[in-house]
Amino acid sequence: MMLMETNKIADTDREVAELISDELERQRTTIELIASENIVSEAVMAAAGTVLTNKYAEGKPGKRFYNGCEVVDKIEALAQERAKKLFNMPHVNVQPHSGAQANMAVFLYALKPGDTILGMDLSNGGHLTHGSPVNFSGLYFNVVSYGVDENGYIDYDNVEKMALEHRPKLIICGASNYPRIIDFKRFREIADKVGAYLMADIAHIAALVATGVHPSPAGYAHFVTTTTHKTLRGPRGGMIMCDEEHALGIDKAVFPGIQGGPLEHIIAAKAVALKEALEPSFTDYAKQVVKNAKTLAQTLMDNGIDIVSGGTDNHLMTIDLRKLGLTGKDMANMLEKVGITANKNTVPNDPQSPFVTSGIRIGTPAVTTRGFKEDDMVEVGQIIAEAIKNHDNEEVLKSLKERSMSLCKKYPLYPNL
Ligand code: DSN
Repeated sequence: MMLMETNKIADTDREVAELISDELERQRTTIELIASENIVSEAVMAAAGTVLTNKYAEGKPGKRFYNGCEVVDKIEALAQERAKKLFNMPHVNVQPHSGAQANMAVFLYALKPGDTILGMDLSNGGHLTHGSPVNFSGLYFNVVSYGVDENGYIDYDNVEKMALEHRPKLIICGASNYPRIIDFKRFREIADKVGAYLMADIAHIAALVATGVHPSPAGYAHFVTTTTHKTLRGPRGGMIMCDEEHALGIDKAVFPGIQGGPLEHIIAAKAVALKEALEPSFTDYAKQVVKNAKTLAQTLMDNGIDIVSGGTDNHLMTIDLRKLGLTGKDMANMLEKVGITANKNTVPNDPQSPFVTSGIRIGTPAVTTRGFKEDDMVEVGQIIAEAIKNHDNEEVLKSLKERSMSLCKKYPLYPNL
């Protein structure tokens, strides 16, 4: 399919077609450990590349500002119904172009500029849109941030203390780099004590929540936001879920509040991914993601590599390089040489800047989709540990790359393309 599509692109634009082929080859020959990436099915990919891209559909199903929306109405309604069922939430807006847009729409609905928000600090595992000073969330709101304790866990008593002291209008839970279970019930109790809204950003753990592998924020959070492309394994995009009480306000915040026409081709791809996520095999996938992450964390620790919080309950973990005097930047670049893609990331209380960092975040959603099981994760963990210890020995790195390539060959990526 892809080759055919690429040929069609090549008829018009050989340069771009060749670059897309190069990217397919890069993905095929790399062990993808970026915790926020995944590998979509051919069906999801195909849905994203359809005639739906031609259609303007400002508004929502049955209430559009353009004519000719009778087909996209049905597609968007299908996506909504599937998301509601999967996450057990009464209302879903599937239009946000990304997780950041989903969060921005909640802010627009729930807050006024200058209101106080309490979110997780970016360098402790939070997200840019949870109050970073360089993001709209930090520029337009008064931000108070919580972090993790010396063991790498959220200190809920401290969150409560901060909430009582600062009386935020919105409390944000959910993270981009937190390896432990999030206690949504406790967060809601804290929010209720100060009359705050609670927003759960489940972008990273969406598949684990959908399949019961991680507790759900449904019934606790006023607003649940997510991306659709991380563990959920859909196209790049976002969604917002809430109770009926907030449905109209959230929909208005998405359009006309912050977005124009929805991307109906991406919404179709979301619908396909949501159908896949409702299959029993997706629960097996989510369970395997966590089993693989636990095996990887244990292998690294057995090989003398520190992991923030001493392990993981979900799909990701952060290697702490402080003890070894190495930086995340250097080690992420070095891992690329051995055929492993990961990203540098701060560790809690990192002495290095966010551009350098003392950590590497790694996760198992993509390799699990590819077919990796626990035995393979032991091999991946050993490759990473040996690579870190021998980072300046080109001969060793070369032989480690061969071991990575054997794993890539064992699990061919998109063999039919
Ligand atoms: N950039 C995403 C991540 O890698 O976690 C968060 O938006």
